[in-house]
Amino acid sequence: MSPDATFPQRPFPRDFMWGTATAAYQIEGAATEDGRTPSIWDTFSHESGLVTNGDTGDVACDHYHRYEEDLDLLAALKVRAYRFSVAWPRIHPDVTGPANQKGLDFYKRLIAGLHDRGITPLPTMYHWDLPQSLEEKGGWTSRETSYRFADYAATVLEQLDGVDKWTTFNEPWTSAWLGYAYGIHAPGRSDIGAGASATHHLLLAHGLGVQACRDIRPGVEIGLTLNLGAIRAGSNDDADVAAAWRNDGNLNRIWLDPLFKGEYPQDMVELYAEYPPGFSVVQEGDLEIISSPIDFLGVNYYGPGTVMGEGREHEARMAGFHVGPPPSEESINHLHSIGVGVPGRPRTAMDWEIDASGLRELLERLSKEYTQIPLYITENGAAYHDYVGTDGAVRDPERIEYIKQHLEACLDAMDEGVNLQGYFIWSLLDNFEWGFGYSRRFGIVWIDYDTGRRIPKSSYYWYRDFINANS
Ligand code: IFM
Repeated sequence: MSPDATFPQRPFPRDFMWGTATAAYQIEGAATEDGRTPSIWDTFSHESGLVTNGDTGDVACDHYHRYEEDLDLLAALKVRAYRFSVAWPRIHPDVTGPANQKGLDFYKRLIAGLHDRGITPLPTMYHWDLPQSLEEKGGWTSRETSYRFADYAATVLEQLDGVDKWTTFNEPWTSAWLGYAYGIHAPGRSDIGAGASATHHLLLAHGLGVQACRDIRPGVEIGLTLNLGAIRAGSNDDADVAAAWRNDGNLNRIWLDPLFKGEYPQDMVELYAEYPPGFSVVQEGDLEIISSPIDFLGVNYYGPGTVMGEGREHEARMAGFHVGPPPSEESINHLHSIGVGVPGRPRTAMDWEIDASGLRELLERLSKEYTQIPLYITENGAAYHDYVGTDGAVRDPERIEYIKQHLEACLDAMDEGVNLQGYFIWSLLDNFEWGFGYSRRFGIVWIDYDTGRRIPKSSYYWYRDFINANS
């Protein structure tokens, strides 16, 4: 191991849940096999022209056929848990018709394979692959989709035995805002009002899903995963502080307040009243459903954000910040702010700033302002332009450093009393990075997309040794 590849000096609790994470459309491939029907991501990747190199998830990592090999990689890594997602279009190809046995069988094999290796499954019911047929009826802008999700949640809970911990959704923010408001993710709609109504229907679907699952198996643990962040104002100027608060509202409070306080933040309700239908879709009793108690919260954290008020590019430059080009779509700037870059701060291949102190800040805020239920870092990781060296090895010291810094931040937060119980690296495998196709690699295992060959990177071995030293 290289000298910079040391471990955090403080130990984690021995029962801490170490894991890695993936998602169905990003790794499975087999897009038309065993009764699977198209999802919005099949349509978007084939038709929108908005995915780098025209990449699609048709084959991806071919995990559908190679899952045994991937399970062996997990076993050799000695993780306690594996987070993956179930593809709705494999389970309910006709949405309202009977469940597809072949689709269920794939996940049954996967779950059995995890149990055989002593690994706890942590499946997510929805990681962005909405059946295309539901999108044609309005997708997440339609309340009906929330009820269909509850039916699907009941099916997977009933059918996939041996899972004690489920998450309903992964990053509903991304589905609602990148998919319905900004048009850069499936289904590619650019309508701020649709972003707000999708927000509500995703939350409603989560609440209905939780209730359906509790009725079927009262003992099961259910949570959801949010992508949350630390949003900072570029200065103390009122305009910048207000811009940071609006961005915090859209990314953090619009999810956390209804889930944990049973209400939408008033400033967000007022903001989206200007964008019909906005929150006019909320019906009596919805917030009680949405705030149904959950057993844990998954947190996906990648980096912090700094914003200033709209039109303050000059002040931002004077303060030494990097200022990007203005948003090309008027609608993107409904938060009336500009994103600025902190000079000198390292960035990943996604151009995301690295600052682990944001993770500590976020965890402490969650614990103080929202909830004491167990928290899990369900995703944390970094993309780099990895390559196979002449000796056949893939060395990724920057990723190791990134993970190490974020683990230190977890320890700092735990020292402050945060009830953090697990950490999952995004991702086990290089995979289909949505709008970036295969051009960004997040894995601790390299994928050769021509042959399907897997090569564990140096971060994989580092994580294995780290887990060994901490369990
Ligand atoms: O690849 C995604 C994942 O699907 C959801 N969270 C963020 C990751 C990196 O962009």
